[in-house]
Amino acid sequence: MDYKNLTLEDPELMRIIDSESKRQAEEMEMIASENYVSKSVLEAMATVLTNKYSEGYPGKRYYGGNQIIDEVESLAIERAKELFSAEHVNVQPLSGSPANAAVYFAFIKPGDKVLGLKLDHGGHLSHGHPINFSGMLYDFVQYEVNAKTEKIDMEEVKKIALREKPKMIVAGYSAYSREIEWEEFKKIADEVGAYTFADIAHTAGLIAAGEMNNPVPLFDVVSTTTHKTLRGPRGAMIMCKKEYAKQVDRAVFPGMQGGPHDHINAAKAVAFKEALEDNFKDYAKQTIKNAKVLASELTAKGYKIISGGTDNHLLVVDMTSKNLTGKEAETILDRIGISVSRSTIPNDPNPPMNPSGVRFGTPAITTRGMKEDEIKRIAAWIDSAIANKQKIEVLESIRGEVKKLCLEFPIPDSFCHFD
Ligand code: DSN
Repeated sequence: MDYKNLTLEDPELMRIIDSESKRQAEEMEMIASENYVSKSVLEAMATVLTNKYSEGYPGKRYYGGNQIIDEVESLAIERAKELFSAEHVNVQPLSGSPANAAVYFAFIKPGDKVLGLKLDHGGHLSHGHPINFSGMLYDFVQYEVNAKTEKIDMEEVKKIALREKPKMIVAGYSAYSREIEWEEFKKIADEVGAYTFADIAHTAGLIAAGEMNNPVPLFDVVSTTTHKTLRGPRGAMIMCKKEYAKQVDRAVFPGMQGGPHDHINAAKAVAFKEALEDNFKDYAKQTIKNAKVLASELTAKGYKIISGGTDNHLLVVDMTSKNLTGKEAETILDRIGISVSRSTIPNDPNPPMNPSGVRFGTPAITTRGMKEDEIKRIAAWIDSAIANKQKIEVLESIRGEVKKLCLEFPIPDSFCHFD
């Protein structure tokens, strides 16, 4: 895209966007929830579809002139169904938290009991944190990872479920690096008569590619964002069994939202098409391989990885193993041009704004084409930056190396305005 109109009409904004484009080109993105969309996804977002209002669903709209919008939304739905073997899909949720709100709204009532993983153990805010709508409206009981293994302990989940008899059990997390035992969750939920809800926002791309187990055919309802490992536009969707289609659709509209963002739904359709292609499987496989190599390289350098490793695209590192907080480590890595996000660790003694861990992710650097050799260099730079955190010249020199590698592995097919 040449952005020639924006450049002419709003040079002030164009300059800011250019700076971000340059930053993304020259720096390394290791935030586990971020990725780079293809040019086709970006182009679909920048279309006249943004001009339309289309409350309702294909064939049942509350505004005229929606015959073509129906085609867009139906295409996105059909591709998502194929990708995840889903019986029913609603592609309208605007993002992850609104999607989760719609799921609760569809299945349970305020005050009902729900089981969700605690935030500092890897869960998401919308899985019952007291300062989030979920924790305020519903009676969440929070399970934790096992203190020793730092993995989900299914015996413990079962014990809590039998004791608490929740109406719904939530699995699928934001900062958890292990495969999830979906079948076990389903068995427990069936035993206590609870709905099963999976939030696969982080791993959706890995699941779609067949590299991780898919809860969609098993669970009652599954939500996901579309912009993380799935590499689509910012947004979300809900997948569910046919029998729940009506209540899920009603919860999204008119329950939670007004008009869908049709230009974003078009971009979702493009991303789903891309994820159905064979090379997306290679991408997902390499993303996991890269995360595993990063975990073993950092372990060899004395870093403590939560749960001892990873099965997916992310790892949480306990930075107290290097006498740092997560925020301090995030700031040091920012100085060498590597973006990461601070993260709580299980039973974190520190507060969420300055927690003990850092979460690393490989989805974005894998999109750039980086593989094991590059990951080994990155791990060495991370370690050297941490060890030399006071030495500005060392940090500057590593920053130069990071930039050089990024330019050797440009963001493919990207919107990169800066050349
Ligand atoms: N912000 C997302 C993440 O980083 O995991 C979750 O909402």
